[in-house]
Amino acid sequence: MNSFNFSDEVKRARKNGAPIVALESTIISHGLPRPKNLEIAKEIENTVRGIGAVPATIAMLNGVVHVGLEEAELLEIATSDAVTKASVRDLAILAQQKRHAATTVAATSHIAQAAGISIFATGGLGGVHRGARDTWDESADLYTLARTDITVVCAGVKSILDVAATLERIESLSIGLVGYRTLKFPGFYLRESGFILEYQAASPKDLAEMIRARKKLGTENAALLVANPIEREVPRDIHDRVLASGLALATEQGISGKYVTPFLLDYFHHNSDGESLRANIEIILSNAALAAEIAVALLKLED
Ligand code: PSU
Ligand code: MN
Repeated sequence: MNSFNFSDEVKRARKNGAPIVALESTIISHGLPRPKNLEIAKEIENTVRGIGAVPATIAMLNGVVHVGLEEAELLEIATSDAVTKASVRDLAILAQQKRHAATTVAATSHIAQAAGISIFATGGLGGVHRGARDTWDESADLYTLARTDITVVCAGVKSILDVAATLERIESLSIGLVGYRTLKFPGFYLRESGFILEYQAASPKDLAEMIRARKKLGTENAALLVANPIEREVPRDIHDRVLASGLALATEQGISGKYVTPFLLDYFHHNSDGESLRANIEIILSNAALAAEIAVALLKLED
């Protein structure tokens, strides 16, 4: 039905029924600075492999959706200036134009579901931006997660967003939300965003059981978010200072639409004395590991 290109490793995993973890590519192309991004992309994949699952990094190359990237393809996504940021609505247009694109949480979730992959690890989600009452800037991530059967491991959302509004929208859209060993909603760079969660899970097995229960209850049509807090957070003073100046600069420069998030991520990387990069790496590796553990646990339940 879908004309996806599967990497050799993912092809084998599909044939053997091995656990697979989807990974997004926008974090590689637009979320992390070069040249470190390529090294980290490989480390993320190796973390998944180390736990006994198979990584499927998702991206578009020359208009073709790839589920799992060969080494040269990963290199292209990490280094080419021709890589655009694609959400769900962009995919068909970019396919016709035979473009390279990195997929957001929305586009990655959509493709993963179509490829039969049920677990996805990312860093931070998109959400409702500050000032959204005037700008209407709410990430398409939320709308897509509202209608996609996928479990997404993330570190909460960044405080570049309106966290309270994002949590309200997650609720309205019936997207499941559970903390991993915490009842405090994480704030990406920060262990706690200041908002409380209703539920937590104690283990990958508990999460796998929740995923199975979703199927039994017919509530799998919207995503389940697993919020996994950072271990060593960015010092609050650095965080608050960079956040305030970054938001001010984005407003001053009139940055809007899909460019807002990459602009702010880049600003953080250049102005936090390396703290933002360190935190980002820790987060994505930890989320990849947890996603792989959930994928393995899910397969064990089915035995
Ligand atoms: N937030 C982060 N890091 C990221 C992104 C968001 O903390 O890398 C990326 C993800 O790919 C996410 C996308 O899906 O940005 C959301 O973009 P927008 O806000 O334009 O919907
Ligand atoms: Mn937006």
